[in-house]
This record gives sequence, C-alpha cells and structure tokens, in this order.
Amino acid sequence: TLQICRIRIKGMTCTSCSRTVETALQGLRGVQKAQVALATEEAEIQYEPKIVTHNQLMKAVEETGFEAILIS
Ligand code: 9UX
Repeated sequence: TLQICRIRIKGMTCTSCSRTVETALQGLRGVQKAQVALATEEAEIQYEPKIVTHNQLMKAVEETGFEAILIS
C-alpha cells in the first residue's frame, strides 16, 4: 500500500535546487511519485513503505545538500 510522506526542505533558492531534490527522490526504489515545491519548501512523496523508509527519504534529501525536516 502506498503512503504519502511530507518533508520540509530548507535552503532551496531556485527551481534547479528543487529539481535536484525531486530527481533524487524519484530515483529511489520504492518511490512512486515525488514533487518538490520551491515556494512552500515542501516535498510530497508517494512511496511504498515496505520498500523504502521515511529515514531513507530524508537521507536522500540531505545528500543533495539541503536540510530535511519531517512533517508527516
Ligand atoms: Mo540555483 Mo540551487 O542557481 O543550489 S541550483 S541556487
């Protein structure tokens, strides 16, 4: 069953920043869909929790160089 994870992302200043994060999330196994909004500093990720965890989603964001804060 797919779940939705929301993450606040600090430090993005242009659409290339948000695209970088989005692409990183979309490349993870278990991620069905990922959208990153620059204006709201939020990522919304549809994912399969049996395959990928919250923590792995957070780690993927932080590896792109931005701060990740779990919302839900
Ligand atoms: Mo835009 Mo983001 O020129 O690190 S890619 S600021």
